[in-house]
Amino acid sequence: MPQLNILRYPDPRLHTVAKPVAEVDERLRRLADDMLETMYAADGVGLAATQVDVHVRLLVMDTSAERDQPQVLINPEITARSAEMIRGDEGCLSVPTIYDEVERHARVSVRALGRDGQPFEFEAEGLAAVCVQHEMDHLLGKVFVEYLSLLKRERIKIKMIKKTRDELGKR
Ligand code: K2U
Ligand code: ZN
Repeated sequence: MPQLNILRYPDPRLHTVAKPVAEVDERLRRLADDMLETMYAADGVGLAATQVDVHVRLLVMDTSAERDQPQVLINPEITARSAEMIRGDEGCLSVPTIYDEVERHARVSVRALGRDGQPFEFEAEGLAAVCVQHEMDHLLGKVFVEYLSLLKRERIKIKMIKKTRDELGKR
């Protein structure tokens, strides 16, 4: 299975709002599998279809310590959010080397279709809760740096443009 190219901030395609999945078919399952391979190869714990320039409501994640519990969420919805919030450092595969503090709901209830097309629900807390919220932001065209100050966001934008230019120069 091929590893997919991950869009790099500030690529405008990262701000596309994903459309609901109409049918869970073989093509979508292949995309989910390729996203999981791409996520594991990049040491990520989550990846949204938006990040691989496919604008459908699909995300994958694996927050297990053993990296052996892949989850596929199709048309995911957050059905409940805790009042309690947590602040923690986040990173993003589309914004490499940048980590900064973001506030998220400590627990969320999630409903989605699985890789088999069947509906399922679960409660997430800790890293899983943060990851789900981070990935679902991606499906709405939102990158975590948008929670930071304008000054920080501009500095990150300049740094990412330079990093991408340097990498292209080395090819
Ligand atoms: O969406 C992505 O770019 C994947 C993120 C998801 C994520 C961000 C913040 C907190 C949890 C998950 C990557 O996994 S960033 C790399 C990473 C790995 C472990 C913990 C935090 C960040
Ligand atoms: Zn991200």
